[in-house]
Amino acid sequence: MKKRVVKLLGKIHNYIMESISTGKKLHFTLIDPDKVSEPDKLEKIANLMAEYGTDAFLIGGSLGVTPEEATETAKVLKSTGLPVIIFPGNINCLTPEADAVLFMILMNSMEKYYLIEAQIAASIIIKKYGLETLPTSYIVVYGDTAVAHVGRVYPIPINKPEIVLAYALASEMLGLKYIYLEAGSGSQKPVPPTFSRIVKKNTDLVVIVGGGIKSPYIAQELLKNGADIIVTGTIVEEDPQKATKIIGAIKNFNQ
Ligand code: 1GP
Repeated sequence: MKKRVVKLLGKIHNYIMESISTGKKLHFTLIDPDKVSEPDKLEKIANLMAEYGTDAFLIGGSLGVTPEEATETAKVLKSTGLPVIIFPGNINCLTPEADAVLFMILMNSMEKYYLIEAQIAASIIIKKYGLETLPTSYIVVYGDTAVAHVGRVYPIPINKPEIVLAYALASEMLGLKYIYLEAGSGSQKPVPPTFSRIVKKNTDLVVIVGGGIKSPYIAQELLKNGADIIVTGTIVEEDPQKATKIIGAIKNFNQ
């Protein structure tokens, strides 16, 4: 195999850190290629989110994403000029058309596949594709979502933020830079703000929060409680105008 340099923490990481380090909060728009597959609809959504100030696009889904769909989606999203980051449900979500990949460990999975095997399966492909890797600790809070089922997740008791802190500290000690606190796509409840707060207070990890964020109020509560980056997916697909209001709330928070 030809030697290629691993792009750990490069251009996209710098783009994120330049904002985060000044206290600015970011919004990422998640697109699941299995759910938004018509190019016209995708282009419309992408342009709308970019116009309202989303800071990057994530591509991913727990089930049913083909590599071709991931590639086509990345091409459309890239035309906005914003960073495109893979948020992989599995290695089928990888595409060379993206800029970076959240290189994740599903910390509270009971399955070794999600702890280390998927990463091994993906590593050479990522290197060949030349994708930048963003080392990320992924914690799925609730047990009743698609990601929890597919990822064989051991849920976190919501009145025990100290358990999340233990995961976060271990992540930092392992050298990971990002933590993604996940309620699960379409979750009825968002991540408890106590979880983001305890992580922010006790670590230097970049705190990404997603799942079930359906209103500006929820987004702002999470931002007040330590979230650096808010991710919305379902609301973008179901009610793009409402999603723009969430972006607006994040932008206002920055002022
Ligand atoms: C899912 O955190 C993301 O992985 C976004 O969740 O679809 O509920 O916005 P929603």
